[in-house]
Amino acid sequence: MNGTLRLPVEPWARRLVLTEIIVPVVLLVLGIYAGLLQVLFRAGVIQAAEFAGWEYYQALTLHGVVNAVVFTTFFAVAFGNALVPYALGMKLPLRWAWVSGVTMLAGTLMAAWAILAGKASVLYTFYPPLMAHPLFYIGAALLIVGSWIAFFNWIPLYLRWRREHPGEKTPLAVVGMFATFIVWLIATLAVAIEVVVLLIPWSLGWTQEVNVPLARMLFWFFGHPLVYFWLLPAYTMYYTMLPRLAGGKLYSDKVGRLAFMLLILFSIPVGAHHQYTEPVVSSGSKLLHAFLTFAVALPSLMTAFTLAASLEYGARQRGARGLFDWMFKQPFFSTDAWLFSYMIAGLVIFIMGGISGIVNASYSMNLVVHNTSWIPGHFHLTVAGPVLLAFLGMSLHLVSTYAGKELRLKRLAVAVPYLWLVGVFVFSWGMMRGGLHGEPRRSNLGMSYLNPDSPFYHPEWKLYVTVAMIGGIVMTLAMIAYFVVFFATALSRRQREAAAEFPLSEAYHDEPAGALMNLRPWLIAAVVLIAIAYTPMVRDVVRGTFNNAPGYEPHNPAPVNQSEQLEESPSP
Ligand code: HAS
Repeated sequence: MNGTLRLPVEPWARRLVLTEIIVPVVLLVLGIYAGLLQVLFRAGVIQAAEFAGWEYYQALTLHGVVNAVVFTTFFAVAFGNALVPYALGMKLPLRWAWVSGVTMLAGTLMAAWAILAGKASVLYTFYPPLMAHPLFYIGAALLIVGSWIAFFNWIPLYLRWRREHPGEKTPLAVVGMFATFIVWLIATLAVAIEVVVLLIPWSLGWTQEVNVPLARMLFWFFGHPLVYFWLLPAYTMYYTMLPRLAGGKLYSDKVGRLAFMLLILFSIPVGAHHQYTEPVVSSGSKLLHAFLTFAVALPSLMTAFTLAASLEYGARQRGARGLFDWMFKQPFFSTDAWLFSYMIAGLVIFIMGGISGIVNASYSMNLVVHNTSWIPGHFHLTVAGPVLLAFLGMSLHLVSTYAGKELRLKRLAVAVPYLWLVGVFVFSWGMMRGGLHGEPRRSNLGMSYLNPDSPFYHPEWKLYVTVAMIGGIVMTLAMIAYFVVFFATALSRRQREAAAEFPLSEAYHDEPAGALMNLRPWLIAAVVLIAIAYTPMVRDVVRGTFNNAPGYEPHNPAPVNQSEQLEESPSP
């Protein structure tokens, strides 16, 4: 289906999608605030005691879990609940869609309680031996199970569509969302094993110790594809909507399908690139995962060229001449195509995010940047770049169309992504430069690195933490502007019938898709590749772990003088 068609939505489908968008955006207010506290604390502007009553690790957990796990998972489900039926021209089956939504909500409330009560300060990676309250793990498991139910609910719909449309190409938007949830389903199986077999029994006291390297390996089996679970809905928007918003067509439908298939293939067997410094993983496994990490960058490089060609095609239709004119003839500040601003700002940020990812992927360079502040610099250019901006833009679009309301404060809405772009570039520059000078990714000292009492007092980092703080403040201002636009729209009076409406693009090259029409060979190849990449790694971890570890709960150490601190502070 092409074009901006308005399709009526049933009241309970409307309520579901709006709930799944509005609840996480409300939580995002907390997540963003916790982020601001981080930059102020690092720069020494506030002290640990001024952390809104939260401890350092508690606020960092809130920041990571809300922004990177809760908001993204709810968004992906809400977006799929809206887009998949729309692209297939069918109605969403409501019963299981609501079961999914309620399960996710229940899980989120449990995990949120555990974090806010200070009983789950374990960060979004929840690495043992950091131990959380059982409700944190159970809540996380429910969030995941709820998202699976949403996906399983779309499958019968799609199968019916196939029976009714024999030989037709599956809409690219559906391919994108199915790729998202296939990657998610395979990846979450490993974290389900980690949580159900290792962490829940341990946190309930049924087992006393936990195998840390095994838990970490299972986490990264999930953790890397998690980042593509974030990226894929954004790519779905880029391939299926951005070209139309830019006044053109997608350059090649086939490349879009190939990118999605390659991401199914390569997203998972790369987890060891997060564990290059893990002693029990052999260098052979690390080498294999490093090669596969370079392979997973290929679909993104293809995406860069295809989207650039699509933007160029649109601009040339509007009279762009010469080599570079097309770059400037884009509707950057158009209030009619306001969604474009969220997507293009995200893409520009991702150029730097991609380059820094390729730096991380190389073993020798990784040893320089691993566990330094370079890494948050990298991931704010990815998950807080193309992903966050695409999700924020689409959340506004869904609230406006599903609630039947006109977008309010359009000029401010268009300014948000560019303000965010400036903020995130400044922030990431500070973090990455600091990282190259040895600034740690995080630490639990109860004081800033600029505090002369700190055992890690480093005055030469002052420039970098200060620049990062300025970037963080600009990002916060962008988000305040976003919340104003979002809630002004959501709380305004309804002006028209609620409807599903997406600006889907046509493709310039729309030839038959051949082998890309059939998902099965790609799935089989993905499973084989995972087996090849992970069998030796499981063996390494099982053979190389001699002792399990007891649990540990981090707390802010009281600010004491340097020598006492060095003796007493446990290093997480
Ligand atoms: Fe990463 C660590 C490698 C992509 C997120 N990554 C992280 C962590 C996160 C994260 C959260 O190899 C930290 C995890 C933790 O808590 O420890 N990453 C990569 C590589 C890629 C990559 C090779 N990462 C992402 C994406 C993320 C993400 C996407 C979130 C969504 N990453 C690593 C490694 C580590 C890591 C190591 C471990 C580091 C360590 O030691 O701890 C690649 O997929 C990147 C490929 C991307 C490109 C860019 C394509 C550019 C495009 C824009 C085109 C622009 C256009 C606009 C068309 C090649 C598509 C034109 C403009 C006009 C105006 C016309």
